[in-house]
This record gives sequence, structure tokens and C-alpha cells, in this order.
Amino acid sequence: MHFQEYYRAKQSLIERYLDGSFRNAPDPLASYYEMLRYPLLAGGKRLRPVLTLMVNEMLGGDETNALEAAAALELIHTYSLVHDDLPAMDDDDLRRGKPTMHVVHGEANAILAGDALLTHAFTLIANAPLPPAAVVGIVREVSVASGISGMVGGQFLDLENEGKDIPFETLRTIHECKTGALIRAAVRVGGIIGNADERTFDALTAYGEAIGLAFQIQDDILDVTSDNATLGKNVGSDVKNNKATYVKFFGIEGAQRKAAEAVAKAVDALSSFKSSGYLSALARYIIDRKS
Ligand code: GRG
Repeated sequence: MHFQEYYRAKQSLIERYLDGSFRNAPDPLASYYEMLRYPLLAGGKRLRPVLTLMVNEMLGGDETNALEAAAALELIHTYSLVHDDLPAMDDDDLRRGKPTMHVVHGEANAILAGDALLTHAFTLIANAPLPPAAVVGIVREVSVASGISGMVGGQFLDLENEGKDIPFETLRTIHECKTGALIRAAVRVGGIIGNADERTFDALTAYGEAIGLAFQIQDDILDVTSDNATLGKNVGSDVKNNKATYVKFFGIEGAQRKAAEAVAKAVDALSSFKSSGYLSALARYIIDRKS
């Protein structure tokens, strides 16, 4: 099966799972449940859950065991986007091609929706049909990646350093925490579910870190080379918010070179695994993507 077709199949599995979420609301909460579905079902590439499914599949794991944890990663990612778009943070009005959550439902509901999505992610993980040790491992992985030393810490550093001349090392830390940590976790969660041995887990970690970096560099590039309609969010927001980016440090071509190097590193990390073809293709897709 061609990679695009394979990716779409995994994407629709996740879409169907998410579409089944936040239904059957107890009566007084019907409108609240409906509200939560707005950012969750607004589209998006579903990169993180697809990664979890793909890694688990590469390791010969059963897909039905991986759905809850995969969906949990998308819930956390969606919460981060909803909160990131708030006026107190990046103040954006367009996301996934639609008006942002706070524009449609108000700021208080956007904050609460983010809180609910984050919390519900851990309910999903707790209910996953996995051995208790795997559930605990996934909780640790996901909470660390999304918490103070991961995504939240990265967001703090990002906002703290807006408009400042920061050294490249700081930019690297921001990227690793804000974007890289959750992508790395998505890969490692697939490893936990698929029972990866230590050598495999190390290789997966190297792959996850490399694609996380490539993804963020491509995000920096698209912010200056794309347009709102293609990207589904407002381009130029890094310049508007006076943020340090790979493009600012290295120019567009320099950033493209760095992204290609990261992809080569990712492909290399998995080169000794014979069924890693789709994961290698995914690494390349990360820098070929237009949105
Ligand atoms: C609010 C705690 C908190 C964290 C926010 C992820 C994040 C941290 C902010 C998003 C801002 C941003 C543009 C980050 C750069 C990379 C990124 C995460 C882009 C969006 O992810 P995609 O491209 O989005 O996977 P889709 O819509 O496809 O899911």
C-alpha cells in the first residue's frame, strides 16, 4: 500500500474513534459535550496518534489495544492548540481552517475545553485494554512529555522569550519541549504498547526526537512560505509575535537543510528494522507537507 493511502487509513481510524467521543452527554451537559467536539473534530493531521498506531504496528502489536492511548495524545495536542490560541497566549483566530475555539465559544469555555481534553486523555489511558505496567508507563511518558519539563515548560519559555534575542541553544530547548516532547512520546507510547525491547526502544526514541525536530523546523518554514488557506492557520505569526525560529537563525534554505538532516537521522535510526518503511516515509512526509 502506498504511504499516503496507509496514512489516510490510520487517520480515519482515529477520526472514527474521536467522533465517538463526548457523545451521550448527561442532560445538563449536552451543550458542553457538543462544544468539546468542536476543536477535536475540526480536522488536523492526527500526526501523534497515527505515529503511535504505526510504531505499534511495526512491532506487530494489536491495533485495538493502541486506540485509547493514541486518541489520548490527540486530545492533549488539541488542548494545547486551544489554549495556545487564546488572547493571553498567541491570540489567533484561525486554526485547522476554522475560527478558533475562543472565537466561537468564548474564552472561559476555551479554557475549560482545554482542561477537559487534557484530563479526559488520562481517563482514556487508564481505560486502555493494556497490562497495568503498560498503563503506568504510558501515564508517565505522556504526563512528563506534556507537563512542566515538556510541552507546558516549552510554552512558558516560548512566551517568556518573545521579542528577545535568544541564543540558539534556548531555541533548541523551546522546540524540544514545546513540540518535540509530545511527538517523541507518541513514538515511545507505540513502543510501550508494542512491547519494544530496550534496543528497539532506544532506536524509536532517536527516531522520535529527530522527527520532532524536523516537524518544528518545517513549522517555522511554513510560517513564512505558506498561506492561511493552505495552512489552516494564520501565517506570519512568528514574525508578528517576534519569535526566534530556525528561519530567523539560518534563513529558509539553511532551515530546509537542517530539517533534511534531521529526517536522514530519523530514517537511519530505524534502518536495521525491516518493517520500518512506513515510518521512514512518514519522516520524509514531515518535511514535504504543505500544512
Ligand atoms: C498551551 C500548554 C500549551 C502548549 C501549547 C503545541 C503548542 C504548545 C502550541 C502550538 C503552537 C505551534 C504553532 C507550535 C508549533 C508546532 C505545532 C504543535 C503545530 C501544530 O501541530 P500540527 O501541525 O497541527 O500537528 P494539526 O492541526 O495538524 O493537528
